[in-house]
Amino acid sequence: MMIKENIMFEQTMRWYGPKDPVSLTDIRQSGATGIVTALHDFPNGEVWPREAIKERKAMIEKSGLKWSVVESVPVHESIKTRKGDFEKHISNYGKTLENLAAEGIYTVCYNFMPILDWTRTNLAYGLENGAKALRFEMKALAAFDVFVLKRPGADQDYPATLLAKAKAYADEMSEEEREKLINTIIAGLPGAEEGYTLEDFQAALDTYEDIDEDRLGENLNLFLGEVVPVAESHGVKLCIHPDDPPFPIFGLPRVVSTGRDYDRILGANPSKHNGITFCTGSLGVRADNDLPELVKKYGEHFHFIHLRSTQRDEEGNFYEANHLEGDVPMFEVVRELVLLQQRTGKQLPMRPDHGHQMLDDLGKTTNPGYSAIGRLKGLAELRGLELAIVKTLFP
Ligand code: DNO
Repeated sequence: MMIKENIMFEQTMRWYGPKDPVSLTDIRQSGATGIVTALHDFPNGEVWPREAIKERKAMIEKSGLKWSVVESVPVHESIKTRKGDFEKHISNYGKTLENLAAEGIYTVCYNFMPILDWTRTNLAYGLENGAKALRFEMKALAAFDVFVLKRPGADQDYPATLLAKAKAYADEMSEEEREKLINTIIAGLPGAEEGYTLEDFQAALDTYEDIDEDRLGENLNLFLGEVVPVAESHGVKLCIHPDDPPFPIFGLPRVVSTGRDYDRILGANPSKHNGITFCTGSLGVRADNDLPELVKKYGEHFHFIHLRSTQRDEEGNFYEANHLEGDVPMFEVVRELVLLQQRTGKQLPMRPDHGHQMLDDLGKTTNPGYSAIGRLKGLAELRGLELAIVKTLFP
């Protein structure tokens, strides 16, 4: 195969808008050329006006960068449950896609996780070298679920040994630690836009009482049945982000965690515009997800790539490892992605996902997972890896 010189990742960074402590000028110095962002000020479900999109795009371009991907246009809860005013929200979603396309922004990431976007239990897990990472601990999750939230029937969802550990953990928690755990889990991580109190959260869980995996999968397909044609007619590439973590929590169903899920999603609405955000950190938490195989099988549907690694243990806990370490076979994954881009002739936007809080970041208030230096380190390692693979495969 002849190497197509210019086909390597489009390097991007996530930016949370003008309030992000990491500025566009900072991002420019990382070497990334693309920006991944959203109009975070608009409440979930509202149409993003064309004017507001245009303004944000101009701000990004003024810094010498390009608005490459929208992450995310959030899917309103009513669409996931197909209850209440879901029809209005689906129509709003289509209008936002139309407005984005009219301003020349075509790649749109979203997720279909019930109620909570990504979930962690510790945002400052101390690594041996002094840096801090994000962590998900089963014991803490169960302690919150069974002993703080007191969700009816929650104790049925955990093995007895874990419940005992969770009980001890809950008993030992100070009031301050309890508050911190609540905030970490339900107050809304960056990008989620929505936060809950304990009462609101339980009420939201109740709306899923009659929704199992099949029903949620069906609701996703029905939603796509309506928005994919809109995306098609405006040239928008929708790309769904996997569940994080990729297994059920709080008794909620999960429908975007495995290859089987991709078959269901892609099979129901086959279209180039019904695509995937391939997130190695989310999918990699499951040992049964063979990441290089997923690239081989579903790569043609990828529109956007998130690269990061996680390190799991037998209990289901995981923390975010260095980008080239942990359970994600990053070399093999990137090699498959290099081959994919060569094969399809399609350059994929990629962002280093999350990063450790390290060096000067440690003294700053940053969006968890999105400090400057940790991500910069991730991007630097990933771009080196990609270049070495390209030069080796296509000398
Ligand atoms: C976390 C992110 C997620 C992601 C959404 C996509 O860092 O990867 O919040 O943006 O799930 O809709």
